Parts: sequence; C-alpha cells; structure tokens
Amino acid sequence: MLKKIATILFLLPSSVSANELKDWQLGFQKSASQGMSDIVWFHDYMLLPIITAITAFVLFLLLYTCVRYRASRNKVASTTSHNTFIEVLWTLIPCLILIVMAVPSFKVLYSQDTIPKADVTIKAVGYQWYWGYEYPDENIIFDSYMVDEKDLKEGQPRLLTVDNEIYVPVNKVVKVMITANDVLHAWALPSFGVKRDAVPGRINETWFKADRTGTFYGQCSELCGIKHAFMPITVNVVTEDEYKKWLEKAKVEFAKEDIEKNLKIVKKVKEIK
Ligand SMILES: [Cu+2]
Repeated sequence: MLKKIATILFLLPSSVSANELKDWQLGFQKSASQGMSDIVWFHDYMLLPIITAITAFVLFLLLYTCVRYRASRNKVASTTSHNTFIEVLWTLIPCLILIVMAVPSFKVLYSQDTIPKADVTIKAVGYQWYWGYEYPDENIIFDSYMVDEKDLKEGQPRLLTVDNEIYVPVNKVVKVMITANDVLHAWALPSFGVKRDAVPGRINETWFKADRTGTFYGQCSELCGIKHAFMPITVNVVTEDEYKKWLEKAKVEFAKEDIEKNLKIVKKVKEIK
C-alpha cells in the first residue's frame, strides 16, 4: 500500500512495475535493455525534473500576479507593455533548456537507430489480427495468436499471452525486421524500449539486447482494426543453451521448408540430367 501511495505521489515509475502492464501502473515498465534504461533515465532525471520545475514556477508566477497586482491594491492600472530584458530572458531560457535536453535525447535516438551487428535476426509480420514470425537464418516460420481468456493457464496474463512465443538469447543483439501484410500495425515491446510501425510493402528495422532473462510482453501499437487489442507480442529471453535447445525443437516444428525433401528433389533432378 505504501509503495502504491509513493508511486502515485512521486511518480516512481521504473522500479515498481515488472515485465508487463500492472494495475495502477504509472510510468514505464521495468527496463530490460540498455536502450530502455537510457529512455527511463532521460524521463526520470531530465524530463520529469524540468517539467516539475517549469510547472511550479508558472504556478508561482500566476499566484504572485493575482496577489501582487490585484485591483484593490492597484487603483490605477499600469500602462507598461514592454520589458526588453524579460522578453530576452523568456526567449533565451527555453532555448537553453531545449539545447540541454537535446543532447541526451539525440544520443538515445541515434543509439536506437544504429543497428549493431546482429546475433539473431527475426522478421515480424503484422496480420489482421496476429503476428507472424520468421527466423530467416534458421529456416523457422510460425504464427503467434493470442490465447483466449478461457484457455489461459495459471499465471498467464490476460490479453498478453500467445500460443507461440518468440525466443531470444540473453545479452545478444537481436535485430527485428518489421512489416505488415494488410494494414498498418506496430511492433512494440516496452521493456526493451522498442516500437516500430509495421507498414505493408516496407521493412522497418529495430534492435534490442535484452540484459536479463524472463518473459516480456508487448502489444500491437497501431490501431489496425476491430481486434487490434488482441494481437499481443510475447518474447522469452533465455540463456544461450536454452535458446539452442528451442532452436532444435523449432526447426522441426516450425520448419519453413522441408530441407531434406528439397535436397532429395535436387538429387533426383541431377540424376535425371
Ligand atoms: Cu495490429
């Protein structure tokens, strides 16, 4: 309870929430990547103090003006209309604030934009209304549908659980190529600080490097039709070994092409020739 009150009063965002949305949540989900930690830092230690200071200052000015320049105290109204010094100040100070903010802001923006060499590549395709995933280097392809409320197992969050989850290794660069097949969707995973539009006929790219294991949840974040709220994204961040085990299983279960069969066909064609 105390924590809840503290959260509401002091807008303590990142430390209280976990890998998914929570009741009464304010602010961001707990970060699981450097990119998201940078965003949280920018919000908590730059935007929030600046906004609070400006709001308090403007409130003080309003109250001070109401009291100091009230009609009963100023029988004859002042005719002052200009004060060059103050005008210069209220132009310069906001400019300086913007310049100070721009430095960390651009740093975060460019770190998201520059994709390092990827260890794992995933293609995410938005459909009305589910996500299709492909691991192009591993010959894996599968669809990921939301699990209905009545089919949820113990501990599975409502509206966020999917039948086939993505698996990625921890501390590895994961590149996500995002596109759509019908209308605009958006692939968003708050804990990784990732959100990109899925545009039909175009591939957008983003990346993340998860720094802890766990199950992370996101949702389609572009209004895409009647079941927009029912196409969640679930990512399991696992250790390297667990990832390799999953790959072996997935290569059989979700094989894009039956490689053995294809090899036989190639062999036969060669024989005929
Ligand atoms: Cu969508």
